[in-house]
Amino acid sequence: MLERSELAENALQALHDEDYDRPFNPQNLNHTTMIFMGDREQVSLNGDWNFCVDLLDTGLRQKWFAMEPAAPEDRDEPWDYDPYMGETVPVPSCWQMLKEKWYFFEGSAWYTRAVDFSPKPGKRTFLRVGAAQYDCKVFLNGAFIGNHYGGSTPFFAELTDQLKDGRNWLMLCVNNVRTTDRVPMRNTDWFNYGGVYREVSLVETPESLIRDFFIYLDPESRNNALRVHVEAEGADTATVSIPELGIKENIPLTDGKGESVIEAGPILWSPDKPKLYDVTVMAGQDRVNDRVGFRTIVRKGRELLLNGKPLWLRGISVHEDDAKLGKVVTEDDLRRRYADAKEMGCNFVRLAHYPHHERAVELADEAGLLVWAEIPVYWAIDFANPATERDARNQLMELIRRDRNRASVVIWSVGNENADTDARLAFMKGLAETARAEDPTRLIAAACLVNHAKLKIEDRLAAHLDIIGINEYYGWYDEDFSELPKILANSRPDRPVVISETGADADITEKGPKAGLFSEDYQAEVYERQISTLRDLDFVKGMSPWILYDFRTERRQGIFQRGFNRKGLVAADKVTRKKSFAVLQEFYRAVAAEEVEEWEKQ
Ligand code: GCB
Repeated sequence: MLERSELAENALQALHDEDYDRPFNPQNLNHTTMIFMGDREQVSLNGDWNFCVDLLDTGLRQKWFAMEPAAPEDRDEPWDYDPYMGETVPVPSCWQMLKEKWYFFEGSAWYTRAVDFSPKPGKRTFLRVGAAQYDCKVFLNGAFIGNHYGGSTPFFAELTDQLKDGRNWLMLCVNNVRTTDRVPMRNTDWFNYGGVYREVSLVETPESLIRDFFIYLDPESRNNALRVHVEAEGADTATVSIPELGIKENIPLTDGKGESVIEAGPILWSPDKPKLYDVTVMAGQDRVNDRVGFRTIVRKGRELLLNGKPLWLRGISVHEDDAKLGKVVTEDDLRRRYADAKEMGCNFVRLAHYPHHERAVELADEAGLLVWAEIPVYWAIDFANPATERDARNQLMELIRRDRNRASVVIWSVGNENADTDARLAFMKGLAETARAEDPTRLIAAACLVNHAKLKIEDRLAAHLDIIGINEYYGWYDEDFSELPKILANSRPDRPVVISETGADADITEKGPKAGLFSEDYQAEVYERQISTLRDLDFVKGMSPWILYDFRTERRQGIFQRGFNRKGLVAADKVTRKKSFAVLQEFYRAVAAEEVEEWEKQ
């Protein structure tokens, strides 16, 4: 009889092990292992990776990652998977978009590739994954490095001590199963894509390392002081420079952390003038650059003030969704998105319902669009589960750490339409507190609940927010428009309300109806009625109707939907505009013109 390896022995035992995931789920790759990116050089690991879907999690049970590369004729035992050869897929991608038979696949999938590398003395190496949906386990040369939870935020793994000189094998096991402990939970109105759908790279740094850097116009100042926070390893001073403002400031670090307030009078960033400054940070041998705008956003009673001026948010919601690429985002796609929003007259976008690609907010900074950014605490969430709360908080922290130097982002939203239970209140109030503690320069919001029987905003979370988001669908799910002003009047909100969603579906394909529900005319009529109702409500400080483009979703299978939510003002091709685009455009242009008139009067 042939000798069998330890692996083969394990494979037999593993048939009966239902706890196989536990050793691979420490969630140790999280906000604490992030590094500040700035514009660090990266070695791209995009491109073809060996790929295999794994419905039964056989790979984790049998420890596929521990199989040494060997030619088929040299193997001692039968393998159930060939990580080192076989079918490849491109990274980034969503597997649903690659083959029809993977369209509804929910489970684990393995990505493997060779990384040829020569470590340099005095350097550290990190793996960066822009996003993988949802659990991503990292293995290098047969060893488990760690895993990350959360489908839309980046994560880092330090590989310095594990990388060999020469050929290395990197494996990612990505699982997109919808489970009761994840965020979001099992039920959403967007497609559950899977895979490594944002860029993957290696980042080399010196021994000293800038972990975190946050710079902002001090809200306590009279627009004449910048506050800086730096975290760095292996250095006792950091130097922050902004040449255009004549700033070069040394900041002493104690236990790797330092703060400073620097006098400065920057030109303020605003949608009309999105001024950005080049900022450089050095600590030890490490150096990062960023482009940063400075502005203030404040809530005063029911008012929103941007740089001290009243603000009305002329917005539109967007999903990260593409008919061909799924959740993969390209630069062109983002530029078209913002060109469309600007043409519509927007000064604001809601990036629903999860953290979008970091380029989305970098480009918003450049384009002068204000951003509502959010985490997917959406509908039902297991609010009583401490592990779920940890995951949600971690996603929030990762989002904030990634984007808090982006002037465009003015709102962190902590949830969307969640039932008002005690557990939810504690969970989401905690998220609001975390966001405030991490970042004193933005407003906190959530899409809150309306009691339709009492015609009243009834949500205990509202007291802990700066902005009450309301998703209302009068003209679509709800018929009687006269209720809308009543809701707002009965609620007498003491803080600004933003209509975070409203809209109606329109199928403008040849299969779509010519009149009534799902027709283009009906959608335009809903927009007209919404606008005429909302324009007179003085505590409504903006809106982000649902949604710029039609998007894919499993739960919409009606004859006019066919797998898409068709509330877009533009069809899923992202080109064909529906009539309501012009309706909203006319309104936004009028609001913008009134605003200019007001300013001129002052
Ligand atoms: C909502 C949800 C959003 C849905 C939308 C709809 O309230 O927040 O995710 O897609 O309604 O179309 O029903």
